[in-house]
Amino acid sequence: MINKSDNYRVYGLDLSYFTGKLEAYLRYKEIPYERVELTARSFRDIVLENTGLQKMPAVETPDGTWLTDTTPMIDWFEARYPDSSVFPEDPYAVFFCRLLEDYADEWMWRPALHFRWSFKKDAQLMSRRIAEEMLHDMPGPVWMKARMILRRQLKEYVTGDGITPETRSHVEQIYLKTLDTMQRQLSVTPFLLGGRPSLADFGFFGSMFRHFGIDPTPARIMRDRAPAVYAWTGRLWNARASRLEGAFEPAEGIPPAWAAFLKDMGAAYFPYLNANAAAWREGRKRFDVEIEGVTYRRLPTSQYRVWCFERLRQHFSALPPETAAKVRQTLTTHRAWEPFHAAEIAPSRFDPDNRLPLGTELSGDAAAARKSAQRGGSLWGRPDGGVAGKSKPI
Ligand SMILES: N[C@@H](CCC(=O)N[C@@H](CS)C(=O)NCC(=O)O)C(=O)O
Repeated sequence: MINKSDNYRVYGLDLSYFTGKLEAYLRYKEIPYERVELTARSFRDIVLENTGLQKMPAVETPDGTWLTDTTPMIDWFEARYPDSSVFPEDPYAVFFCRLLEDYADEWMWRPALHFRWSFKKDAQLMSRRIAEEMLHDMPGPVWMKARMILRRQLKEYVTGDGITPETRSHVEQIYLKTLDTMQRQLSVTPFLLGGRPSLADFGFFGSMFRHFGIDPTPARIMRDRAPAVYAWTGRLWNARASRLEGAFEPAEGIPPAWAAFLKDMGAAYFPYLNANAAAWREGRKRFDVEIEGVTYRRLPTSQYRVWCFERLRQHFSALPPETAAKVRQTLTTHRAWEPFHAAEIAPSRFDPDNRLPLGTELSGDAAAARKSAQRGGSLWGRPDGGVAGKSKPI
């Protein structure tokens, strides 16, 4: 039951991928919140300090508890506000919603960052916005702060995330193919799983609304190539559970159009996750991987994504045997089963005490963790998580 006096505080930014995902979810569920715009300083002094991670969004609950990471956060909110669940009843469909959420969160990230920072017009606009909004409390002229932002984002998320002349077209294709698949589904149903928003919608919303839908270059592509996706971004932002009468469709199973997502997971996303997990196991900070004939070089090893993979497999293991057999059959049909289950993965140690989404207040050596986060250590893992084998357990 929603208590209207519950007021959550969402620390994030109007142009942030994951802040957009969470806001759309809270708006749909009609869970009252206010957005607190972050500055570079509050990101470090408030968010990192209270959650142990320098990631947005972070949520402060009405009783002062801190939450981090939108994936476990949505589970946390669903447990407290079960009406109009974003999970269908069919456990088979729930599993695929979880797969799609993860794929959308993590596999759309590289193209979203590429389109924002590799194109001059987009990069100028967004670096200026960040300089004016997030860095407004920092001294110095806006143009200088914008230049600093642009340099940092290019280094971290473009050149530092494997985007080169060789991989560029492959990265762009990820966006284009996703638009085509979503366009097919959203031309026939208002949301990805029929008449109500599911977890899969919120997963894709982050990139589609707060990046591809507003950055000039990908937004133009979206309007021209996938108008149903463009319309869906507005529809989902405006969706309120109390006003919606639609149902999940099909009542059991998943829409045929989702096959294209599953094929892409088998051909591209799971091979990437396996290579990342292998690099983690071997304690390498960077790794190369060939995906669909294209070689990505020196990708940063992400502790967080090992954790995501671990969790997806845990969800699979928790399915009732009949459902698990059906899921396995579907993944096999789309050549996604082997890459999903075959390789052994070393424990991620990202959330060893199963605390998430509860944040961990920094104590003791907070200053060191903070410094390491500022050096970019928080981007692909825990600020103090290091690389497998070389780090102290957390
Ligand atoms: N898995 C996290 C990801 C959060 C995340 O990466 N947020 C981005 C902004 S959209 C961020 O905080 N990036 C930090 C940075 O670029 O320094 C979630 O679902 O909340």
